[in-house]
Amino acid sequence: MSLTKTQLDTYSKEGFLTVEKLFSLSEMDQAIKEAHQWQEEFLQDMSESDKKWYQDGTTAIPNQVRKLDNPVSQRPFFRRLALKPELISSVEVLIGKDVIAFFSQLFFKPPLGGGPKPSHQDNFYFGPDKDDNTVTAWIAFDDARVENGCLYYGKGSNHGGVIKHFAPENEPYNYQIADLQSIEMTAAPVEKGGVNFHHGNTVHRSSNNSSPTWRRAMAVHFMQKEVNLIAPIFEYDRSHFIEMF
Ligand SMILES: O=C(O)CCC(=O)C(=O)O
Repeated sequence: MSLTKTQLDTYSKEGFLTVEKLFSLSEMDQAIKEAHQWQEEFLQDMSESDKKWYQDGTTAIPNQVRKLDNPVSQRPFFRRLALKPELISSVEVLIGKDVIAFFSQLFFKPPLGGGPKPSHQDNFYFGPDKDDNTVTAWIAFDDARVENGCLYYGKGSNHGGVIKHFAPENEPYNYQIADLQSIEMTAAPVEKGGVNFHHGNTVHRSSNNSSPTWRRAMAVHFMQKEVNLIAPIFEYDRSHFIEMF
């Protein structure tokens, strides 16, 4: 399966595209198990004070992190998920052939707590030399709905440049757009096993999880191999770059 011309046109016009059922429900059940197992191993030998630093402060669940970085480069199961041919062929339609997964993130959004992620553009963080040749594939491990904190996108914001971001003093890693002005945000619910693709310049955010159900997901950030990250906000370590060709 690859993308149709209509899907490509939607992505180009709106800056995002939802593709349902790219992964099976059993793949997603396994992904959930692997995510929690990795979290347990990650925290295992950590001091209590370090654990506190990672703890998601919006939930009462002890030892629950908000996110874990680079699952694709560090865990074989997540690498296999990211290498799924149907995913890679879709990514290649969107940004060109020969792609690299250069960063990835596992997001846990626990029930009745998982906090919001403010509006931002991924390309602000990545600083690529070619804005159109990065894309994020956001893989829904659970059904993601408005109530449990699905993504919202600024339709067409992929056509503007990268907007000014700021980070609050107590959250120096949490860059966000100060002034959304006229950008109207549209919810992009997606079922378990579906994928939301978004352009690197597309403004997006997620809300808190006000429901009794989890919202877990993995974002895989791809770039076409000719792209250089010339002005990243944080360092993207090349040892985590995984060539998908
Ligand atoms: O899952 C979230 O809440 C945020 C995801 C995000 O910002 C991204 O995938 O780029």
